[in-house]
Amino acid sequence: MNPPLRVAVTGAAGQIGYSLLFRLASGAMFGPDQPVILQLIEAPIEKALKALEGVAMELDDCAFPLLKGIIQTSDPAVGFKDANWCLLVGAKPRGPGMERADLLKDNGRIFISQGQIIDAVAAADARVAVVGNPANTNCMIAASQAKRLPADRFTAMVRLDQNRAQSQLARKAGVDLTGVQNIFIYGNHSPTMFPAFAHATIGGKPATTVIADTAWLHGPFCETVGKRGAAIIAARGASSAASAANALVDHVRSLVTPGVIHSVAVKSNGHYGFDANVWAGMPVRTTTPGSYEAITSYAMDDFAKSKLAATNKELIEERAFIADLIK
Ligand code: NAX
Repeated sequence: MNPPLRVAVTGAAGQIGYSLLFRLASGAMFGPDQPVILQLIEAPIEKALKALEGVAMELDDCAFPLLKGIIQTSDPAVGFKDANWCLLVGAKPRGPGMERADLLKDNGRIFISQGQIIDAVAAADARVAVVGNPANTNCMIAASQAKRLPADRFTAMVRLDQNRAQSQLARKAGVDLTGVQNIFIYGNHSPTMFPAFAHATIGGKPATTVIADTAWLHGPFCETVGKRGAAIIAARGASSAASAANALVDHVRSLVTPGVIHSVAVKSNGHYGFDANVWAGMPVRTTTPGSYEAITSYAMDDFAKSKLAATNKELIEERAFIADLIK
């Protein structure tokens, strides 16, 4: 058995947390030979901390052989201490009448503080995965505070969007899901993100050959994937939770599995025309566990270029809203 990995999770008593922690402790994220210690961080709110106690009790009651310890805390300096992975799920939700700029600023303050503390106390090999929205910009903010950890340790999740796109293509083509490959998400985790269908394959053939309905690919496909979160809220009365937790399991599992190519929001470095200092979804290839290289060779047609420009514009606007915070 390997020594246990320390995995810090913020928002651990939230709805994504409730779907995530049991899979994490069962080995779905790091594999059946990798023990974990869960370092669960909640907001300093009595109700949230009480709920966290209940979650920890249920984790105990599962008797997971790989779960070697549970820390419950509202102090990020305790929760992130020596963490190998920091899963930043907790964020302030958008309240009624709240402007997007206010949401960005409120969350910006949380992610500035978390970025500083992670940089100060997490393990030397720490990796950070951001789920809390606006995920790309929160990730950029946390990374901006790091002096010790390099920027490529900070990733944001667009895997839920990739999974959604894969599922929609399979359904339209009438094939098994596993027949759909190479569908990657570019840009922001928001309705502006772009699922690049032109590079996808279905049963080994170009998706655009198998699905000849170009109008569907340009219109309803992109819209369905982009607005799926809102459709789920409308249907369920609550935002995606189990599928988001599942996507985070996939995100990290793919990042620790060399050779896998998958969509991750990473520091753009100017690839695909994204501004150099935004975190944008794009395909990456995992090189060694926890490390990756961006795949920058996909050609983009005019339709794709216009989509990339729109999502890049939104990322730049989000950064402008919080620019005064990260000076
Ligand atoms: P919940 O509101 O159920 O849970 C959030 C939890 O975070 C709460 O328990 C809250 O007390 C806690 N929290 C708030 N501030 C905190 C802080 N500073 N430190 C530690 N804990 C803190 O939300 P949930 O449905 O679990 O969603 C969590 C986040 O994921 C939201 O920001 C949501 O928008 C985002 N999502 C991101 C997705 C993605 O693909 N990137 C998809 C799903 C989801 O919408």
